[in-house]
Amino acid sequence: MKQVKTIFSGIKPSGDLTIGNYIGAISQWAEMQAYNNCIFSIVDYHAITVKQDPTILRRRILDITKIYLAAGIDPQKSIIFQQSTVPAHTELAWILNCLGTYMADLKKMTQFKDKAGDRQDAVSVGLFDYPVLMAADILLYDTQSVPVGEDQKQHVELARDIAKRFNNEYGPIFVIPEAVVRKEGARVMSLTDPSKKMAKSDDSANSYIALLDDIELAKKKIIKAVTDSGTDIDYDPAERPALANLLTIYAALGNRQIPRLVKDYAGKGYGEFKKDLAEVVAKFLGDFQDKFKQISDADAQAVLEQGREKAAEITQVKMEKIRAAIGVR
Ligand code: AQP
Repeated sequence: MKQVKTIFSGIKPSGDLTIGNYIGAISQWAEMQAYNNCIFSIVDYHAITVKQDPTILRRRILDITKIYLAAGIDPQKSIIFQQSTVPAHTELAWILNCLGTYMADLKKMTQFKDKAGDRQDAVSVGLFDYPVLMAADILLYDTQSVPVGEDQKQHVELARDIAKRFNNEYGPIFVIPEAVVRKEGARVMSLTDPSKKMAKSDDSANSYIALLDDIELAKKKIIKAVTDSGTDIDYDPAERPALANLLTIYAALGNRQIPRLVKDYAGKGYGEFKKDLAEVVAKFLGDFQDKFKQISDADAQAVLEQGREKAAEITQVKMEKIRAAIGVR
C-alpha cells in the first residue's frame, strides 16, 4: 500500500500557463491527489516579483484556478487556494529571512541569475528573495513532497536547508520536504530556442504553447518550431535537443512512449512528424479548453474561498507553534 503524503505545489500567475507547466507540474497533480493530502496554490505573491498589470493579474488568478479544475484537481479532495489570501505565507517568509537563510544561499540560485541577468542591481529585492517565500509556502503545511519541474529543484533544496537550520536552533518544527521531479517532461524547452526552458513569461509567444492558445495558432507554432540538422526522427537530447523536445511533447500530450514514436516515424521526415504533432497538440488543447469553458468565474471564486478557509485553519496552528518557538509569543 502506498504511504499517504502531504504534497504542496503552486504556480505563479506571471503569464498564460503553458504546456510546459502542464507537462512538468499540473498533469502529475491530478494523479497524486488520489492517494495523498494535496495542497495546490496560485502563488500570486511570487508573480509580483516582476511587474504585473493588476487587471491581467486578477484575471489570471481565476483562469489558473479554472485550469487546475479542468486538469482534474478535485476541490473536495485537494485544497486549492490563492497564496495572498493566507497571510501566514508572508509572515513565515519574513521569519525565515531572518532565521535560517543566508545571503550566500540566495546568490547561488540559478533561476535568479537567469532572470536578473546582468541587471542584478536593478531587479526587485522580491525576485532575489522569492525562494524564501517558496520555502515558507512548503514548510507551513508539513509538506513531505513537492512535485516540480527540474528548474525548481534547487529551490526545494534550499527549503530543506532552511528547515534543517531552523529545527537545529528551535526544535523539530518543520518537516523536511523532498522534490519530486518526473523523468520525462521535467523540462520542456522553448520552441524557438531548445537551450532555454519553455517559460510563460517569455517575450516571444512563438516559444511556448499556452493552454488557452487559439488552436490554429498553436498548430502554426509547432510547424514553425526550430529543428536540428538531420532529417530522420531519433531521440538524442544532447545532439538534437530541438527534436528531443518535440518528441517529449508528443509523448506527453499524445500519451505515447518515445521509443515507440521513434519506431513509428522511421523513414519519415520532419514535415510529417510536425504535422502529426500539430494535430496531437490541437486535440489535447481542444479537449482541455472544452473542460475549461464549462467552469464559471463564480465556480472558481467559490473554490478559492473554500480553499482559503482550509489553508488558514492549518497555517494558524502552525504559526502559533513557530511564534512561540522563536519567542515572539
Ligand atoms: N518548461 C517547463 N517544463 C517543465 N516544467 C515546467 N514548469 C515551468 N516551466 C516548465 C513547472 O511549472 C511549475 C510552475 O512554476 P512557476 O510558475 O511557479 O514558475 P516557473 O518555473 O518560473 O514557471 P515559468 O513558466 O517559467 O514562469 P515564468 O516564465 O513566469 O518564470 C513549476 O513546478 C515548474 O517547475
